[in-house]
Amino acid sequence: MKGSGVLMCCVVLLASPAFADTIWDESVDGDISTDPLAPTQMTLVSSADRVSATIGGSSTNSPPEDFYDTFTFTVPPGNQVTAVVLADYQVSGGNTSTGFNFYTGNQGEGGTFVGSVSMTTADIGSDLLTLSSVPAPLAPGDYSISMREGTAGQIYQLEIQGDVPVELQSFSVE
Ligand SMILES: [Ca+2]
Repeated sequence: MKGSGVLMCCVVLLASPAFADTIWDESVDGDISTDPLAPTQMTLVSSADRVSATIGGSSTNSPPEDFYDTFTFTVPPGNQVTAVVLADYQVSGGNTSTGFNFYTGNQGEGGTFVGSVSMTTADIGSDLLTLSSVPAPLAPGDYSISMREGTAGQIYQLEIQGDVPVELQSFSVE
């Protein structure tokens, strides 16, 4: 990188078993993809990675409303994901359940549907992989999650749990 003007910096994130990392917060990072064929790419950074989002809207309007929240993530080589826990779920508008759909592979690249569950508030704290009959732990590779909801304003948090280590996070400053 000699003469490139790129300065490499490092940030050390401290690990704690009781601490969950937020890898996507829609209020900060923007709406998760509403297009199942173009899922949002997320990166696992610790043993407890949280996705915090709101969902619900028409599936047929153009542009699409918030009917889908679709994202993909990669389990790194040598690691595994053991559970996708419903950490929080707040319903509104008379709604009682939201669809959780799980795929192996990147759904935008022809991922394969594995299982689904219509989650309710009674499932808070439970593993959605188990409820969806998805075999776990998840081996290294690509996976996708597609949430589906027709009623606006449902709030949920997923926590992707496994043994992905907290590592040095490097980034460049131009
Ligand atoms: Ca959303």
